[in-house]
Amino acid sequence: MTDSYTIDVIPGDGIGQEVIPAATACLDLVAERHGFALHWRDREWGSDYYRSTGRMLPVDGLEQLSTGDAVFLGAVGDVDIPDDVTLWGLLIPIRREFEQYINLRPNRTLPGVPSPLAGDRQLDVLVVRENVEGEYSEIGGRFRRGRPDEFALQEAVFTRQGIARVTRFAAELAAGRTGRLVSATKSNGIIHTMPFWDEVVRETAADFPGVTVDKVLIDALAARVVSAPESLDVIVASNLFGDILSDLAAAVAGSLGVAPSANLNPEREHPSLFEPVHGSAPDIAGKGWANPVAAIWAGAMMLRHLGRPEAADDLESAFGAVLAGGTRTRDLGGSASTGDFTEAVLVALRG
Ligand code: GGG
Repeated sequence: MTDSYTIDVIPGDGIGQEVIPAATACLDLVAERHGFALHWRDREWGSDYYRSTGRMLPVDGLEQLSTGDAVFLGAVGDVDIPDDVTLWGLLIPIRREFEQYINLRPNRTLPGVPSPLAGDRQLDVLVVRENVEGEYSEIGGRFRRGRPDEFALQEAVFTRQGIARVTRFAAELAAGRTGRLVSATKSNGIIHTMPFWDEVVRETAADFPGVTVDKVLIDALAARVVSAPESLDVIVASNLFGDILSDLAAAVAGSLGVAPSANLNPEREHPSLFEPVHGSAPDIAGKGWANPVAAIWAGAMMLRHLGRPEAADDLESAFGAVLAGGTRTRDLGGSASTGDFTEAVLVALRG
């Protein structure tokens, strides 16, 4: 087993600049305690880079990332730059170039994290989001600009291969958990792509006899995440539906500040990317208020992916213990700063 991993770290914008150093400090310590090292390659890419170069990442940025073991990202998004420029200039090219077609987003209620769910109700939902096609498409345009009949057209692209591979990944996960897989659809209203989605999901999941698949309309499913989250386990969803559902599940679990995400190339032919689900949060950037849990947890997912499950377990136990002990950032109703919380995790890791 290797004793050193090369990780490209892109703190990016806003609170990404705060939560990523917090997470890398915890990752360095847990790595040291488990006898391996993380060699960070700092990439100061993102909106500031865009302001000085007109690009979110260098021309050869993807080539540079291709030689690393993984990418660790903070956030993209800036008040002065259109959101489509920041997202399509940095995160989406990485997901597509490295065929990170799975976006795995675990959401669960954690001890010490207040959730809007009443009493001791729990949520433990794994959203498996298709990550490189679907509604996130560059095909379309704006037409008849400036005329009263102006319109915009946006195509969604669903391929048999794309739907089948995300379904297989989700079904394998479901088989290892409760055997229950829910597929998010809208085939009553979206009459070309969604019936195709339903058909390929059904055919693919048939290869997993221990897994039952329920197709649920996205609107009803959103309500169910809030009203009956215990009935849900693994959800497979398109790019847009998965993005929305996972933010909703994070809010039901307590906060977007505790939601991690792995953008996986399951074949491991290319680096995978790990990031908190939250964005750059310009409203709180620079105040030291950001919750570093999502980034630390994303780091733990990265360690697991790199083949270091014991280190990942230790890291998850450490931030879990800190939360359970009552140290909380403002999004969770506490008063701990990003630095306070991180220090508490470092103390917990030192044992
Ligand atoms: N932590 C990554 C980040 O900044 N995400 C913001 C965002 O808008 N992401 C959209 C997406 O995941 O598709």
